[in-house]
Amino acid sequence: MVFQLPALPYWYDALEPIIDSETMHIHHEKHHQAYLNNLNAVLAGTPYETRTIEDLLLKLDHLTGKIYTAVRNHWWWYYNHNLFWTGMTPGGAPLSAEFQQILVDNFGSLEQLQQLFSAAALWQFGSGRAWIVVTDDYGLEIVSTPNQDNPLTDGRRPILGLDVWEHAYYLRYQNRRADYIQWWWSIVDWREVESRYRG
Ligand code: MN3
Repeated sequence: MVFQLPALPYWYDALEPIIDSETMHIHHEKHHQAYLNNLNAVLAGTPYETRTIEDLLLKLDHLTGKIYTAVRNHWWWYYNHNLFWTGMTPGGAPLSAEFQQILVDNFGSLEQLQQLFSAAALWQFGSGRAWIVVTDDYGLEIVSTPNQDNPLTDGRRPILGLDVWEHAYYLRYQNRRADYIQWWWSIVDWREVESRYRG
């Protein structure tokens, strides 16, 4: 195995009742693991097996066929989920005064930020994600991406991402994506988001 499934930084039931334990088990142990297995299976026995993923991504233009598809799709899927898990913490973690000011400077107010982000997550057609991203000039923007895509491919660095694939919420919220998004704000780990921003 080239890449391993990282352990969650909290118990599977720790985000209850916002995200239920069964959803977390299936999402982490089945969905996340499956894409990782697919990536590893394609890389096994090839010269790429011993490369770091950063190296593979830098060489993405030179990869072809199955290797290109595996890295392009499965790696982002894997990477996006790592960001997602570590962007949440039981009960949430509060904003520092400094980072709150940075968010207000960029979005006008915290309410405005949440409205923009929630709308991006809600109106992302089908599967995908909403993000807060850092632009080249250290500004902050809200974007959404379809399927497994990640804003890094457009040069924008994600610091918070919300998974709105149905597997992320369907057991508890069924078709009520808006409710899932609204509740999810209460488990965001703003300390982690700030550290990514400053990263
Ligand atoms: Mn997912």
